[in-house]
Amino acid sequence: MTNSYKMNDNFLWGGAIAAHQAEGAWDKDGKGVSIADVLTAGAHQKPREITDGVIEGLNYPNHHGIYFYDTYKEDLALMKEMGFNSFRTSIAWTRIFPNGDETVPNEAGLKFYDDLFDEMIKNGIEPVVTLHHFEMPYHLVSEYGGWTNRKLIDFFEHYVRVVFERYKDKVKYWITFNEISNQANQAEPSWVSDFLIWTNSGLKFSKDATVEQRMEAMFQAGHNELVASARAVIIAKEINPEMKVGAMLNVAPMYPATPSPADMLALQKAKQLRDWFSDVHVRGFYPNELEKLFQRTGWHSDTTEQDFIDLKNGTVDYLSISYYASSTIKATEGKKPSLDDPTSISTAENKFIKTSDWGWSIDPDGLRYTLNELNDAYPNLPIMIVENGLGANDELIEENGEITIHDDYRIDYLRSHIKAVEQAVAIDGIPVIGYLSWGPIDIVSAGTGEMKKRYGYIYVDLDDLGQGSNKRYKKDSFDWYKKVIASNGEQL
Ligand code: BGP
Repeated sequence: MTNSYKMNDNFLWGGAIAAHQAEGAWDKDGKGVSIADVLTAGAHQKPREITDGVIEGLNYPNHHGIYFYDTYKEDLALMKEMGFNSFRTSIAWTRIFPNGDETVPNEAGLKFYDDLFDEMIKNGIEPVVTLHHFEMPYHLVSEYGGWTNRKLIDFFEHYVRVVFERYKDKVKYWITFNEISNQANQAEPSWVSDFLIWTNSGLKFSKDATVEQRMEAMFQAGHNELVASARAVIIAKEINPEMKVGAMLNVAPMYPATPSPADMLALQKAKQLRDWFSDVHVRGFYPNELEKLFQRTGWHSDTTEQDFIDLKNGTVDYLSISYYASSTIKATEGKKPSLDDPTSISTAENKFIKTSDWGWSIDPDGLRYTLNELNDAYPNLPIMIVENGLGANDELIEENGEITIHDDYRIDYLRSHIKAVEQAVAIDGIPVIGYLSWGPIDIVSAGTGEMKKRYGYIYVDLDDLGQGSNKRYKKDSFDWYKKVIASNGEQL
């Protein structure tokens, strides 16, 4: 039995980045401060700090990224050399509306993305564009309190209308909110849950905020974002019905720690707590268990009749997903698993799965499993994988006068995950329309702000302080992926 399959002719192969992790030029040509611009550098076990504004003298890695704002032509030429027919990036909202609440857009920002998309199209590369990828205007936090404020729905709608009008003939695939469900579990206040709800919604809690307060804020912000996403779908159809607008979720499969009924119930609650986002995006209404939860708790109360009409009319055209890892769920000792008390759900180790140097599980079978689960939940909805990859500390070496990087561990990781995708397509019949790996060129890590957590087929000579030649070097995986694409997935 073969273990690789040819994908269909219009399958999208490529890679993905985000503006705030690559562009740099954080304050150039009228760009405003984003919530990513106030994240200091961290490390594997050292949280990034969210500062009040930009503080002189601190290290903000997103300020320089990999200078993509200036090097994009050179970088896209390398993507073309690998045979990419698609490339995902985000529009930095603050290049278009520096503060987010203006009415007149910043022409220099619009022009940059015109040039960027033109360069992609010139290279035969289909743009896949994220509207909100952890980089909302900082002013919408400091002035309006972030996404719990309904005003942000209107600001987002205005931003979306402007960019859809501007790029309606250049961009077909759009994505609204990157990994919108990251923020779902606010049970365990920690730097992780703080980071996730900051990057999703621009929310920052005081140290004495209760779990109930955090959960109420999360549900309110999530509702406003889902309404904003639905309005974007509706607007897209008005402007150019050919445009496809997708949701974007980080879909780690969840396994029970044991087959005990308590752990199975905890698993079900954990999935319900996360998957209500995709349910609303795809079906256009809230699942029953959440309606009941809101009746009991009064959480997420600031809604209008029109919201639910918009949600119904603004369901997404496809699902885009990131896939990095899986998680294992158990019932918290002495607690009955319940959505009302998310501390009743805990995570556990999984001795069957290896992890990366940054502690992320390596589970290719979980990707095939997840694709089947998504198709069961949302039958025949097209799925685009827009993030998958291995963060590793690659070593630059000189061999026979050549600079090279031997990243066979990355080739192994990607080969096993692409195989899982191909089996899901060829054997399970899942409608996967594309595979775009994360960070095809090394960029700044979101979680740690490091450069040394590298994902790319292309090495960028910058260190965690942003020092280095900024030169690009091909890793061994560059030619490997080029062959994968040239064979449309057959040659792994
Ligand atoms: C996802 C984000 C990406 C990217 C990726 C890798 O959560 O959508 O922006 O950063 O994770 O994570 P990291 O960069 O922390 O290794």
